[in-house]
Amino acid sequence: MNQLKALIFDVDGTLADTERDGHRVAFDRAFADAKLDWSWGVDTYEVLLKVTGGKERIRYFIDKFQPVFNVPDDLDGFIRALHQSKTRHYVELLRSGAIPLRPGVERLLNEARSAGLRLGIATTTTPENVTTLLAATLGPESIDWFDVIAAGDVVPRKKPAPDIFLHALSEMHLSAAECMAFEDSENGLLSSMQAGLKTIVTVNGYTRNDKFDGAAIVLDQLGEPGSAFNVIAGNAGDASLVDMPLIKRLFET
Ligand code: XBP
Ligand code: MG
Repeated sequence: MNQLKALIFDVDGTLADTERDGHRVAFDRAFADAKLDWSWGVDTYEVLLKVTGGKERIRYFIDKFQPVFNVPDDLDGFIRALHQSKTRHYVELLRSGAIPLRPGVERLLNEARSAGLRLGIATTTTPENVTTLLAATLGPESIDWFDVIAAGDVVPRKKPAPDIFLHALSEMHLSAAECMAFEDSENGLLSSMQAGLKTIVTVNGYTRNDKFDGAAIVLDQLGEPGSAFNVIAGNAGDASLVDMPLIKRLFET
């Protein structure tokens, strides 16, 4: 039986509920700055979220929802500039404290560190978004808690491809059999499972209807003392929050 050595976390929707009140708002502010009469409402964004990656999501929106848009000759450059503006707005939102961590995240990170487990991140989002979120919610020193922050365009293919998790594993010099992953979405779970990782899923408002076949367990949150999680799929035994004993039990199952 392999020994559990590390936990690898997704960011958006897992460490924090960033999409509806963070990324979506930042996209809209970038569109306004660019004098584009585009606006991604909460429901529209749920459809667009099926495409991982902000730049990819803008391109998909233009292809599917903007048939009359006068596409610039340098569409890649146009999308890159729009996305850079979006990232500036998103980082500003994070720094304003608008996006807290999800329940149980800070507790679990500290428990894992106390238990001597290593930590990694494997996310589709832009690296600056990760370090800003960590600094704004846990303090700048928390960035060093993670052996690797694998993010964004560091890999050629985005989730559901396994690339970003495989990259994190290789950077940590670990095999998937020595780690547990944490995800929130179907695309994320497909990515971590294709990388060979057992995965704990915590759903959110945008992913509650996703399919999570093969997950070690599916919960509505990690849970806190006095605020138990709800099990959506899988067996938590008598646990009421995700802690080391539950993670080890799921890892060995
Ligand atoms: C979710 C994503 C990201 C964000 C937007 O990432 O698909 O693209 O929605 O971030 P995760 P960017 O893997 O953490 O769930 O605009 O920086 O791409
Ligand atoms: Mg996610």
